Amino acid sequence: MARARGALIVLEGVDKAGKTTQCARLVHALQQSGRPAEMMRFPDRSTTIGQLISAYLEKKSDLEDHTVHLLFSANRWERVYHASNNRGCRPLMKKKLEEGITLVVDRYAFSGAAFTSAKPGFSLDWCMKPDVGLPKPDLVMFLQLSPAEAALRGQFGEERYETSAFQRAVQQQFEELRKDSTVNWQVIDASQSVDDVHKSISSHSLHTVSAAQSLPLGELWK
Ligand code: 2DT
Repeated sequence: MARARGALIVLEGVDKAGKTTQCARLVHALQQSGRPAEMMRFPDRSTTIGQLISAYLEKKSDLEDHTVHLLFSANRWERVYHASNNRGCRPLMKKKLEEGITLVVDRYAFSGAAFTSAKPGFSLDWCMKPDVGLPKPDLVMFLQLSPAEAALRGQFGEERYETSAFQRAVQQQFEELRKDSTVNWQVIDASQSVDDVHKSISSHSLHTVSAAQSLPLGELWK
């Protein structure tokens, strides 16, 4: 009998909502309960494309806005399948899911669409196109935090996009994306304690991991 597949679980949210901490805690909790799980994050700065993105985010280089948007998307596609001829590289998302590993992903195509469409002159529709057909997450949890609460958690960092005006525009684009009922969105109140946020995320995830076993992996926005 084929092995049950893993679930694809994504955490999204604005800066300071606690995504990275919560991804790590969720992976740990799943592993402790005997469910194979691994964490991934986008952008994945370890690849050649990821290094171009990283230099852009660190303001060490400038890239044209459409171009960088497509690089962010390419950085997801390059993690979906093995490139042919690419000997000895790490098993990628599709293979891991088929092997029964649940992937917990820190940002995905939703950040891609929300951040670029927050720039003047970009429609959400155009921004979503390059990611159509990516593996569809079984669950997308949006860590909700108001700009005022985010500000209480300290200063923004030095990277590109880390200003409160831009983050507010991004938040609005995420609200638009969440209207799409083809995606299993769950909004999590990120103003709760780290433990309470973790409990809520774990309970949604456990349910999803069981349900995904008997469902085929979908294609995003298709
Ligand atoms: P972190 O590495 O701190 O998460 O910041 N971004 C991310 C985009 O503009 N497009 C994308 O497709 C993705 C995945 C969000 C990464 C920054 O890059 C932005 C914040």
